Formats: sequence, structure tokens, C-alpha cells
Amino acid sequence: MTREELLFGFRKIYSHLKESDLIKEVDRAFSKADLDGDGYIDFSEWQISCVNKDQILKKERLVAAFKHFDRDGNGKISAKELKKVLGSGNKKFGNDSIWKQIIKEADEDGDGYITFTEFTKMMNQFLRASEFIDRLTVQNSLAL
Ligand SMILES: [Ca+2]
Ligand SMILES: [Ca+2]
Ligand SMILES: [Ca+2]
Repeated sequence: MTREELLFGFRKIYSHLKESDLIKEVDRAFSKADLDGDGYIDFSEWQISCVNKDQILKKERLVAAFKHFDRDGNGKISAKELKKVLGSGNKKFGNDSIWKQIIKEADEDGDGYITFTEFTKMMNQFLRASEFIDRLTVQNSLAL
């Protein structure tokens, strides 16, 4: 994974951040993970950076997050469920197209739902995925 790829991912998640702040964040995460400094995060560096993180991206955590979204427990997250979990009580997020867009980005097989595998991949794409989950959870509790 290159810095550009990381930046691309961060831009999607932290769309509220200024570009200059985003780049700062990416550089910080990247220099931490790129142990041999060749400008590329390979798989072992990726693993080490994940293990080293204070907030370790644990499978149970992913499972819990996934279950949190999968309201009807059918093993798939739909746009409706996303909306229900994250958008409740917030008129700004009343537009279904936002949620469909999020699903689309993670939906590899194009069935319109996010499966656990797709969810895991989506989360693993981001070094700071656990923070992302926290943020969603916080947003969700604020919305309640
Ligand atoms: Ca490297
Ligand atoms: Ca479901
Ligand atoms: Ca899918």
C-alpha cells in the first residue's frame, strides 16, 4: 500500500477534515507503519502496525460492530439498516442515497448488501478503522 492509497482511504472516511489535516494524519500513520522507510507498506508492516496499535482491530470488535449494524441479523447490512443505526433522529441523513453510496463503496459482489467479509475488508482498508468504529458508535449514541 502506498501513501497515495492510504490518503485515498482517509479522504473517504475523514471527509470532514481539511486536506492539509488529512495529509498530516496520513503522513503520521504512514511513517509509523512504514518500518523500513521504502515508501510502501507491505503486508508484514501492515500486520505489525495493526498489532502495535493501542486500539487493536480485533475480530470480536468487528463482529460486534457488524452485529450492531445488522439489525435483522440476516448476516448482511442493508442501506436501510445503516440509516437506522447511524441516521436515526438526524434529518441531515434522511436521504437514502447517502447510505446507498456507502454500501456501494464496500459492496464488492454488487448484491446491494455488505456481508461480514466485505465489512471486514472495508475496515481493514483503514489503519484507523477501530477509531472509525468508535466514531460511528459515538455518533450513534448521540443520535439516540
Ligand atoms: Ca516499507
Ligand atoms: Ca440485515
Ligand atoms: Ca455484497
